[in-house]
Amino acid sequence: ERGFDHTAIEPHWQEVWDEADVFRIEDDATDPEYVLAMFPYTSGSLHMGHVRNYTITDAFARFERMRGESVLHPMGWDSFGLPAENAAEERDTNPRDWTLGCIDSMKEQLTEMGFGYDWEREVTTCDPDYYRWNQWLFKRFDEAGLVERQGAELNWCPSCETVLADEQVEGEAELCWRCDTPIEHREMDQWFLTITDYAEELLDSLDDLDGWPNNVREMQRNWIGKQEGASVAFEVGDYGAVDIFTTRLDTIYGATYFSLAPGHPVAQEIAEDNDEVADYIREVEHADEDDLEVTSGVFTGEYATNPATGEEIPVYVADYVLTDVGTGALYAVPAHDDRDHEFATHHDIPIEQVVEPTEDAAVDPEDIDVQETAYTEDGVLVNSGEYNGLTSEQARERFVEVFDGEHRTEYNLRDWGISRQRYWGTPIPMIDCPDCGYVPVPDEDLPVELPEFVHTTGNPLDAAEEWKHVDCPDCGADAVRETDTMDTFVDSSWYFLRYTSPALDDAPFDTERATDWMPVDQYVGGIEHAVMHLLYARFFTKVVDDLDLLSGGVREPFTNLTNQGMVLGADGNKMSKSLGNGVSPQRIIEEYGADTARLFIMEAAQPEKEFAWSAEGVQSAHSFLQNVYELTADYVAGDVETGERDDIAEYVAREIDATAARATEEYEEFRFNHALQAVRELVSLLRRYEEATDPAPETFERGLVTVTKLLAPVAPHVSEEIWQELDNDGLVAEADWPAGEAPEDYEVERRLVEDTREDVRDIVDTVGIEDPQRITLAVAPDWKHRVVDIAREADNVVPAVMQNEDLQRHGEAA
Ligand code: ANZ
Ligand code: ZN
Repeated sequence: ERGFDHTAIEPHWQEVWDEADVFRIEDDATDPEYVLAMFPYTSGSLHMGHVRNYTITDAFARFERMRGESVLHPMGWDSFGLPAENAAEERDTNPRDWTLGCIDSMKEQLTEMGFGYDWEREVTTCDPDYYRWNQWLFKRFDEAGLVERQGAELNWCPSCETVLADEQVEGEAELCWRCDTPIEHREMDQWFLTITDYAEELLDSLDDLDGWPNNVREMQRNWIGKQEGASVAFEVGDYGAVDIFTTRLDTIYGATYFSLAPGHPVAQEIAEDNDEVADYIREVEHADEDDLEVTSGVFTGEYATNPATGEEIPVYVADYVLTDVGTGALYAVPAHDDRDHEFATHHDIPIEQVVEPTEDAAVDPEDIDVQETAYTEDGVLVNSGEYNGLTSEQARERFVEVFDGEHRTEYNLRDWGISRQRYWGTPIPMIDCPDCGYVPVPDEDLPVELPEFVHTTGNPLDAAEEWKHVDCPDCGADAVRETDTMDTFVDSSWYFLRYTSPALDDAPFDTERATDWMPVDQYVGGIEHAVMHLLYARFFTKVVDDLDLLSGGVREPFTNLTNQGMVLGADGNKMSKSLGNGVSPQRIIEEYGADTARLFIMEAAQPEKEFAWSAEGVQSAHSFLQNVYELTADYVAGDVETGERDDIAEYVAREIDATAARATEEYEEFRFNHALQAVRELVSLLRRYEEATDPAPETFERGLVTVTKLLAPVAPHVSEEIWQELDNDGLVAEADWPAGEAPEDYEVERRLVEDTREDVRDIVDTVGIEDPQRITLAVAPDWKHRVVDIAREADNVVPAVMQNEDLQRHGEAA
């Protein structure tokens, strides 16, 4: 019994690839195929989701390499963030040592999976050689006017006197993770990148990203949330004109109250003489936003004048009106807005209908009762004075003029708050001087390196006295460093650029090379990054291009995007520790080998689809690989009798080419499971070929070689082993992809087969003979080469045909 031992061959070939620099890409390569997986967070070990993600990119990279492309397939580490700090805390170590340890073991696992990366391009975000460029870029953003300090709400523990990350706030009661004190919400100044400056372009260019899944584009559209509306002024008590923002100016006649956000300047002003309002504002400031009902709000005693009706409507301060959305003020139309309806019902405010369905709408106007529920669709105006009968759309246009308003576009997208009050991140390169205010750290003083980690209740950087106190770079006064670090999403917003020139020490990346190598051709990762990471990466790409760090033309980082589906446990649930249904990649590698794991994962489903782990699936992948190996080993050992059978060889030869052609197409389309199905079919044909007759050696061997090449991207180790068995030169990883052109007449042949099948059926019906092969031969001897096709198409009985001793005799007789 011939077989292969994965524990021996896998490490062997990994070493050979490494020594032969198979996966290295030279700096002078032009326009390589850039294949990228989202880099892993350094948690300590790979899970099945990683394995699937990286198998997909590795297989595709190997495929492209065999097709003669230069391939850039790098790997790195998303290695800053709170989990490292927590782990360091638990294990009494420091975040750096813990993280570096994680990197070591994860790198080993990646290598054991046979993933081929250009490790010379490894990028580690917690390395000062990397994060100094975060700081450098931050400064360039600042110079370009893309950095702002704005107030933002933070979690504050009054007992530890520190800001807490959301993850450090526990339970509904919102207790500090360390001391169990209820936390407070405090408004503090933070660093922001003004991504909103790019809202319009980020939205518009989504239309052109046709290599992206529609759902991701839609999620980004919603996140950016463009709203076209208008602003109109209302006189509020003695406080003067207050602008509102509305997308439904058509409903202005139905406004029955007016509402200010708690943070609106006029609300604050009212609060100065109104204790009830002041109490309310204080209360909502300390409450968690999610806990507040839509109905939360307080009447101010003031009235606003509706410019449409001249009516006085009561002014409320309500938490559902957000301070930093629109103008922070709105007129409310309970008849046509759900939130307003709920609020009005609760506070006993009148509800007045001003829009009803058009005649051709699906709803009958008679069926609408706005006292019960808001009618939120567009329609035709009623109760709107001289404007009754206008459509909502017409009214919106008209009213902007009539009520002296302005067209106004709003976005849901907020500026990106990047300040984190934690240690394990990129120090924000700013110095707070009592005289000059915030002064950037001069470029020549970058990187601002993290000081030694200390265990404290708060932000370790606040406790780093020596590190913290510096002279102001401008005036020399005693000053303090900014102790906030950057959101780790900054790290991942440009790492794909750094891979193009990872060791460069005078710029974040080489302009010319990055411009040539970007964008990433294939980007693969989880759907959980559909919005933030992908949006920030798009933002950074546009900014660095505008800063001339790219030399033009690259406005989007990722041409094609694939979100791999989930790997479920055998029970169909998401693999998780708590469910105990996880399968450790390590165990599978040990038991069956990386090739088996890779093959199983790739055969199980298309990349985007989820699939459940299955022991039988793993077993099947494993025996298939053994099977291919044995077939080769038998052949090489001379156990396969070879002879000459032109007729069948011709058929087999055509199948080989057709399989290569089909597999190539499927690989290109990321339909790896279909490609592998084709390979499996070819292997069974070869097996039958060998069992049924003495195969022609050239054809048989070409079949084996083709199978090996087609399998090599997915099951690279055993493919090298077979390649070597077959006495080929070099490595299959570097071999040429099979030309795989389907014979020119292949499609025609396929159609002929179809027709022939029909003919054969007719004959069978007429003559009453049961054996279609014989009939074909008897009826149409010149179709001899198509016999096998016909049999296969008709009844899938190729082996039967081949074993049929009569076949030859009939053939000769004919
Ligand atoms: C009057 C009105 C009448 C509105 C109506 C809607 C329906 P969407 O819902 O996405 O279209 N709005 C304005 N500023 C706000 C703020 N600071 N906080 C919360 N809500 C605010 O969002 C636009 C609508 O959100 C605006 O149009 C406004 O209510 C509300 F039948 O104005 B509308
Ligand atoms: Zn100063």
